[in-house]
Amino acid sequence: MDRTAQLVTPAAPHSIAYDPPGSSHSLHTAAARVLEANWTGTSTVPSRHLYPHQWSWDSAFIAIGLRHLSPLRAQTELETLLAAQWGDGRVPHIVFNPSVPLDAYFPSPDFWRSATAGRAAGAPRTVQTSGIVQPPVHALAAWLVHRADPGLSRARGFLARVYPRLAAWHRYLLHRRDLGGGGLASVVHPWEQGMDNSPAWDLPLSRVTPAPARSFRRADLDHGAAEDRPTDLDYGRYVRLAADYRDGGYRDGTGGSRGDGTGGSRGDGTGGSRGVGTAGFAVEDPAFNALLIASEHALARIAAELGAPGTARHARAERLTAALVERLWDPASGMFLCRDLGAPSPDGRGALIPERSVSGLVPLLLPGLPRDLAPTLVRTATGPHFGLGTSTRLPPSYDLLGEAFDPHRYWRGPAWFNTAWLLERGLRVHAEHRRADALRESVLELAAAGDFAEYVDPYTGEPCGATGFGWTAALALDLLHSDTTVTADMGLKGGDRP
Ligand code: 9WN
Repeated sequence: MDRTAQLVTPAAPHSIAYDPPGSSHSLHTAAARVLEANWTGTSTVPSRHLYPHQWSWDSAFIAIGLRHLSPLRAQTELETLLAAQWGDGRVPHIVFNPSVPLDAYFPSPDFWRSATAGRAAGAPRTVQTSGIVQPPVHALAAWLVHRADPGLSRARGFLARVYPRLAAWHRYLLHRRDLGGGGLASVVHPWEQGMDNSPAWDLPLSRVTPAPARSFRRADLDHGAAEDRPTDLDYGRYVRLAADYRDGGYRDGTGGSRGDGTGGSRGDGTGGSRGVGTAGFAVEDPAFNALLIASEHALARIAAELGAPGTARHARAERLTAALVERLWDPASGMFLCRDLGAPSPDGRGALIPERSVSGLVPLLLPGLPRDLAPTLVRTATGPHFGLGTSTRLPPSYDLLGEAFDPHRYWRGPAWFNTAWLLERGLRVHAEHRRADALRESVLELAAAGDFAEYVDPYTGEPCGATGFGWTAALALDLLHSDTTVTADMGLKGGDRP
């Protein structure tokens, strides 16, 4: 059976029909249309105009929604991305579509030069990619996609094919990116963490000399309003960091622990920065690492499905959770913060960045948090800094009370649907169903009302950025179809229902 035929067939177990104004289509149908319009034949673009290639964490989120329409397409989405994996295990943040003109997006393939500059790191020869990464949502997505249609997945050998690639991806992050030596993965560019323009990066970015504005041409301003996008100065810094990484052959710092989540050279789990220059950018981020941990749990479930014991992976995920708490939990803020490895510090561990970003709430997703952390995170999310369920419609990307807060500027305040989805899932993992239900309702309502906007004003829900945005459609679809009656832990804990 051609499963893509299911694409626009409403199959919602709930009777909610969020009708966009002026349209009689249900949310299901409208979201399916967006995913259809953004489908290239082998993957889905985040946005036809602003982001006309395949993005890594977008594809993972999109696959999670797409599984409700076409499990086959959801599998293909992930397999297309993983086919562009580098020999060293990294999954690039962009896979370029060769039929899209070079000037449609900056930085374009001739900036990254993956096939030449990335040769030593094993960049693929047949496809052009960027050389940085994005958050590892992929194993989680693969597991959820498998569960949508285990029969099809087994018949196609889906998990058996993606498992070695996902394992190599995690190995890369745990071995090559443990720049702090404490077991966590670091990001070396704000684009890697995915919340590009977060005020959390202002301090580490201030040490980076910007590339001159005349040395590059931004394409994002052709489609987005300048006052909502990052400034030219910040763009100059993004370009400098990416160019330096490229010119160094995309080599990673000399870090590299045992890669088992137990920490590195000091052997005491406390770590100490290695290979981090003060002019570079190296940050341990809570959302990036929480997603790695959730994906490690998912990889354990995948291993078990393939007949190998997943116990060691679950145990590693628990050790990583302990490292996350040890290195990034800030009791005074009641949430996780980012660690700036390049900040001067007597113990060489860098310093926590005193900015509250939604990233620091994302670890709520983890089943194995120490006992009182989850209630504390919920209190912080619902308190004055994020206003969840009180002053905001969706959780803002940044502290409502922070000096840099701006409800419209990229990742400096607006609310994105992927972080709302992650928090909705996290609330359910910790049995906060009433709050999860309310958040789910807001996501469904605002996604439909704003024509699947890229992001919204957190207070008013006013749509901003691109419309017809891939993960907004996909994740609204996922919440529309997701089971709200049981503890929806996504099957991440060992021994749970398959
Ligand atoms: C750079 C594609 C991507 C998302 C990121 C979002 C934005 C790119 C940009 O768009 O980043 O990767 O040009 O601003 O910040 O999270 O993956 O949707």
